Amino acid sequence: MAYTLKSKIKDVWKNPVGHDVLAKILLQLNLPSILITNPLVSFLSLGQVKALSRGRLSEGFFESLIGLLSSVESPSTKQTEQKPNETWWKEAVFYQIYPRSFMDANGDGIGDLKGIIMKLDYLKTLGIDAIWLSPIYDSPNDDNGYDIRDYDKILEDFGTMEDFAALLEGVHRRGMKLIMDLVVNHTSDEHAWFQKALNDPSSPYRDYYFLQPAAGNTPPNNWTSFFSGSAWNLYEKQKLWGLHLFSKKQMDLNWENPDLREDVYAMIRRWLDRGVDGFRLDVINYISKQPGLPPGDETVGTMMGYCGIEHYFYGPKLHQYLREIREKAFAPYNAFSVGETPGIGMEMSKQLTGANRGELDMVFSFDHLETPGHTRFDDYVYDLNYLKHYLMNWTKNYGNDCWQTLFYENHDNPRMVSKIDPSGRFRVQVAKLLAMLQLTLRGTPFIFQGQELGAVNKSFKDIHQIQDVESIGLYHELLDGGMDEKSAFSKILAGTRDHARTVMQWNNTENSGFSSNTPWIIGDGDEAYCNAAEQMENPASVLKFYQNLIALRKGHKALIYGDVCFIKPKRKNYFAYTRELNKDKYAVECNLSANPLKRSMKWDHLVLSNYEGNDEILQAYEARIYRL
Ligand code: TEU
Ligand code: CA
Repeated sequence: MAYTLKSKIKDVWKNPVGHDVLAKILLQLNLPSILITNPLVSFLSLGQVKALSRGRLSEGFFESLIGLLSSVESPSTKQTEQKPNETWWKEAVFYQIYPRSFMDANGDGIGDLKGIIMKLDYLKTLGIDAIWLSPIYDSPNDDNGYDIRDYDKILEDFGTMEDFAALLEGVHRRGMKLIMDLVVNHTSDEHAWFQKALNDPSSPYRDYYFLQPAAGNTPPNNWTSFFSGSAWNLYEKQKLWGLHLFSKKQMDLNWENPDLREDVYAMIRRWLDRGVDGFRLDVINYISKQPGLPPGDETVGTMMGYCGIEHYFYGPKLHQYLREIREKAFAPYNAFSVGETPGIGMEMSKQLTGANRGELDMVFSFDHLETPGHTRFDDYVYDLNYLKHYLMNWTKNYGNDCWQTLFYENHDNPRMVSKIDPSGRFRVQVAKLLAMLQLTLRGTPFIFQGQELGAVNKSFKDIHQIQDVESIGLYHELLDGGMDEKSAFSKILAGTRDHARTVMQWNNTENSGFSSNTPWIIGDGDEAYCNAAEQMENPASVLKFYQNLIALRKGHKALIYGDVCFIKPKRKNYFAYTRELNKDKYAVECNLSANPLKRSMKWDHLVLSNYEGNDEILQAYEARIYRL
């Protein structure tokens, strides 16, 4: 179907990209989908919407929307599988390690590979099947390793390639798998490729990046960086502009260049030759940019917070490149792949992961991490009813050809418990409720280090305690925008990624048992209330609750592949569902609020709960699982 300004909103809504783009706009503006699906609006043409917007939505906006709509290869990935086909990564429980903050073995205050080896038995005891390691490659650490200088060298702070081999051997000997972080949307500006590109006009590497001749002081376009400011660096000496969607030291790679792609595939194959089991692919949906790098639409830029995003969040060659990566690197090794795809909704996720698409195995979609109308730096209380409806929508509509990732936390987001219960009054109950949903719904759980202890946000006192390049960039952007220091810091405190990056609380001794030396990032004494050593000994701890749920899930495929049936889905603050497979049936019943709630169901064979007792009232954030 050709899309033009004559195309109706209803046709756009039916298109996978159109659906997700409109859904994203509704989410940002906290508006209901009926606003789009009602007959009045759904029969409007894009041309009429353009006229009604009185120029607020530019020509460029409709051009790129029509371009995106037309880029869809097959309208909707018709579901083929009656049942999801079984495979290890659908049954596994993944655990994400942020190496800098996990365990320090040599007492320099920085986590390292030997430290991770020391804790492999802890992970095995918890029931973990696969570990995702955030980047451990050589890096100047402008963005804590997501700025890679040498893909084939371990960061000195973390250890050596021998340490890595020992870690991998230890993981495999315990029957676990290891996936690496693949950061190939950009490299560090200190990477040899970029240094040659910058300093040698005839270098073939110049076309490995987006380097453009600089005539004056005006950047090639109005694209902005995720870490504040323009997305372009000016290299005065070389009279060049260089594109960087993230920090000034993270230079975007030009995937249009076939030699670059071959070099990347060869690098991936070298890691697979070393025995790794797969990859998490960093901002992988950004690797295909609109040719010519057209200017971003200001209205879209303001709405999404990043100018130009419509020209690279779902680029024209994305599917081609993902199929190539799989064909030339992953498939020969049967390697696993999960893509980090910010801004991608359900319909586009199907296009990227459908079983017969030959692209990624799974993706991380992030639309459940903030409730409608909110961004990460807004100070608000997260309503679990939104999470309920989000999970129900994906579970019902994602199809058997695709498989969800179930996660609340990673190294880029504050702690989920703190979003829901900022006071910490129900810290343990909320942490256990989140575990119940993550380990009994359909999808692959990804637990972020510390989440299994019920970790909460940190009480950073001032901006000098903040390490994260994104937060520091935003803080100065807010001050430049006229905000006072106190208000600017409270914005940062609401959403800084550093909440997730403080050191692991192994015990209640100095430096939380993480290191014999002062850690690279400050803590706030929370280890006195929350640490692994004490929780391992306490049957009522969050850690033991995770351990018991993971064991239950492992022992009963009904909690993995079983059909899901939602009970009383419209009842506010009440979340209940059953899982069933070959007569093996379970039921989960939860109270999503801080106030007692009368039960709706009479299930009685209680298996596990985050409270004692099995009566008619569900206490604050109570979560129970029954055997039927
Ligand atoms: O993050 C990509 C991403 O879009 C965000 O979640 C990001 O953290 C930021 O918050 C933008 O708003 C990935 C990595 O997970 C992140 O740690 C890196 O900083 C980023 O890519 C660049 O490599
Ligand atoms: Ca160390």
